[in-house]
Amino acid sequence: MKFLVRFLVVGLGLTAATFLRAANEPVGPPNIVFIAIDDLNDWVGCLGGNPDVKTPHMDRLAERGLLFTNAHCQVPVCMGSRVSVFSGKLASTTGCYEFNAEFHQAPTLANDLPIPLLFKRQGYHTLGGGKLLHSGFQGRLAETFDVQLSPGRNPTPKAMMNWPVKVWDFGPFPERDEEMGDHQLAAEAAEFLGQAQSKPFFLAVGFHRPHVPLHVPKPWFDLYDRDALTLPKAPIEDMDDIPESDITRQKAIAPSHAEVLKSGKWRDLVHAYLACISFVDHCVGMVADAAMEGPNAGNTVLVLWSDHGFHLGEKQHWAKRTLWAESTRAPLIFAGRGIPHGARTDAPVGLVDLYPTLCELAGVPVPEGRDGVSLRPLIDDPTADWDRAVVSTWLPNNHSIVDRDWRYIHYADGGEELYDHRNDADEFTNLASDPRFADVKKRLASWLPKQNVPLLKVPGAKAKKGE
Ligand SMILES: [Ca+2]
Ligand SMILES: [Ca+2]
Repeated sequence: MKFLVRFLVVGLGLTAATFLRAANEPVGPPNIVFIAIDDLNDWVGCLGGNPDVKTPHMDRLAERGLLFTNAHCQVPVCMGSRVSVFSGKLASTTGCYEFNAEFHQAPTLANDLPIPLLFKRQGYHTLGGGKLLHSGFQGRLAETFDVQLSPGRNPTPKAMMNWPVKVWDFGPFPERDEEMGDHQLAAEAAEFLGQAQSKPFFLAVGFHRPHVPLHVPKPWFDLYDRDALTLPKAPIEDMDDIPESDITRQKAIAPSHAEVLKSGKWRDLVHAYLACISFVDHCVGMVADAAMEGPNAGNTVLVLWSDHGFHLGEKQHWAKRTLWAESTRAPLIFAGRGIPHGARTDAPVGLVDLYPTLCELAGVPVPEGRDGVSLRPLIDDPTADWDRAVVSTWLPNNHSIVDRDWRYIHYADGGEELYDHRNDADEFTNLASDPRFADVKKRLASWLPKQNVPLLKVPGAKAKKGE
């Protein structure tokens, strides 16, 4: 009898909750709009990473939704990060650490489906274009998208404008936004979103800017006063307490900060990166407005993320491939159906969490074996307890662990760094050898991956020179 009463109470409670939800929200699976950005660090107005940057569209999206202010990539380089996002697994589980193996090439992912293909198998109409997986959806993944949108490639000038290596060139080019692949892709996505859709859809777009080369039309450069820009903090003595184990200096591909200083173009590169961010912000606005204000708005979840961050001189470094904040911190915003408005959380989360989160929001069963966890508890209550830490990995056995207050880095050879974000957001002071923080290190080290799959070696997959 006791059981029966309990059953009835729980059952009635559920019915009431379901009824209340049904009265306020559409039923059935939500549409997903999935926006990836390439190499955008925390220089977004709402993230506060740069005092000059102008990103009105991303800021507005954050006001309409939930901003994760402590989100991190799992791999600080394009291909590795994207494999992790699209599989919901860590590099230490798959062996896809950098440009060594694409999703379809990895035997460790032979039984996995990238998120949009998983959704397609659940009845979603899938559309994708631009830079998503680094080398596209090849081999057994070729069926991922029902509709292939534009590749979104941006044009490059015939002759270099300002830098001797093509991939690192920058300057105002081409003349009009409409000539930019990113803009064309945004227009295509906005056109689809402007029409009422009868079948649930998963629309994925990947913008290429602000990835180098830093070319966008002149009006985006003109948004900024070059001579008044604030340059990143890059004191040379910051490197004095970095252990020799730091692998960044052993595997630099981008120009060194010394080279940039010697060229006299530090300020111009910062200016060009800001111009590219404002341009991509405009492309995000085209898609986000169509998704949030168009005929499918009431039943659409939008997620925006960047594959990793970007150094512009901090720690004497350029581009990515480090385990510091400039490389791992990434924008992450959710908006739309069931997402709170104007909310933010500093709970530490990873891009690897997108996979299970989107599954849960869409009622798609989460396939076993994901390393990420669903962010649904934080979507339901951004102040919810969240006793987790985030792992980022740069080449085998080098990991960074971030929680609400700290970053701990553990290199393969045992070298360590520890930063207290409560009073050192720039990660200037390495506290790893301070005995007062031994317990902090121990606690964070407990999050280090137990399994470290060796680097997969697949012929033909490697970084382009200079990238
Ligand atoms: Ca990237
Ligand atoms: Ca330092």
